[in-house]
Amino acid sequence: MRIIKPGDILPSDITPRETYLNRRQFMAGIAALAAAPAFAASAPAAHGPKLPGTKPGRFSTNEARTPFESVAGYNNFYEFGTGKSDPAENAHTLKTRPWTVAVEGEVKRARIHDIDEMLRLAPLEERIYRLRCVEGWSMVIPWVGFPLAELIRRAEPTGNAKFVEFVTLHDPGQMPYQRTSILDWPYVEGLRIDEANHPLTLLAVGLYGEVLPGQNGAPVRLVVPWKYGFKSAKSIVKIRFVEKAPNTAWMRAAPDEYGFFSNVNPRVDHPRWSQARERRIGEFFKRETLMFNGYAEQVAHLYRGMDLRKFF
Ligand SMILES: Nc1nc2c(c(=O)[nH]1)N[C@H]1C(S)=C(S)[C@@H](COP(=O)(O)O)O[C@H]1N2
Ligand SMILES: [Mo]
Repeated sequence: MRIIKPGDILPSDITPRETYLNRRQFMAGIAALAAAPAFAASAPAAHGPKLPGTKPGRFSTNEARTPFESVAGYNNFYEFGTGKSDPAENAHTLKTRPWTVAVEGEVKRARIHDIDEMLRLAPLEERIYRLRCVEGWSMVIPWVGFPLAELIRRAEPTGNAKFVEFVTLHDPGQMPYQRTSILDWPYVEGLRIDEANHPLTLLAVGLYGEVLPGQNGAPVRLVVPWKYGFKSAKSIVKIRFVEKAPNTAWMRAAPDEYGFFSNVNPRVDHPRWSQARERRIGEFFKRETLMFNGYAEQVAHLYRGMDLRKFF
């Protein structure tokens, strides 16, 4: 039986988590606060090496960016624990070299990319995107990467390639919570081929101009900004082109709560909470959640004629 889902650690949890972030900022430098509660044990997230040659790309928002400390210190990566600071504390066991990404399935040019060769596949761009977690918090993150479409074009999908499946590394030696059954491992996500080819969809290798921290999905992860955060699979080792919609990790865990599309939609509530509003990390008052996370102009046409309550 599965007992932990994103929702189980949500609504009641938001205020304490906000308090924690503010408290960490407040306490920076006040190391003598011995009475600090459990959260204070986490060290500030380490910075990675700079990624040279990154050019500004399309679609960036000019909203205030969420500080690096929060982007790298507060997130979900269940392979390293279910708490928001667990990934930052535990992801140091992830080894990102050597690393390969297999591109396979319904393609004419199946191949195994070495990660360093993959970094040179296309020019690296900075894209400042909103990310909205299904739990009700959001961030603004300056990603570094290139459009997934660049990789898809080189793979030459066949006519049977209707969907793309993304598979995270499965190695309990590096990812300790894969020894538990909080999810069916490995973590699997999927996109329809047109969503995968959309110019907003990124393969990200960095953030804030630096190599991705392990906790953010190093060495390569998906970023799909108009969908809930869990669609953006981390630490990817396989990209498979398939005819049928993949059975994703969250659909397997709770099919009535997490659908295949999972587009950010303030009008379709999660069965256990409203999706109408969100808390931008670092802000006190909640914001209205925007249709497709504010990317409707770019992506609404992909869903024309679809009942978004049925295809949630
Ligand atoms: N492999 C894997 N990918 C994952 C997750 C996970 O648990 N495992 N969590 C998802 C969720 S719920 C969110 S909100 C984002 C959060 O991480 P980020 O802030 O680095 O994007 O990663 C997504 N990708
Ligand atoms: Mo999430």
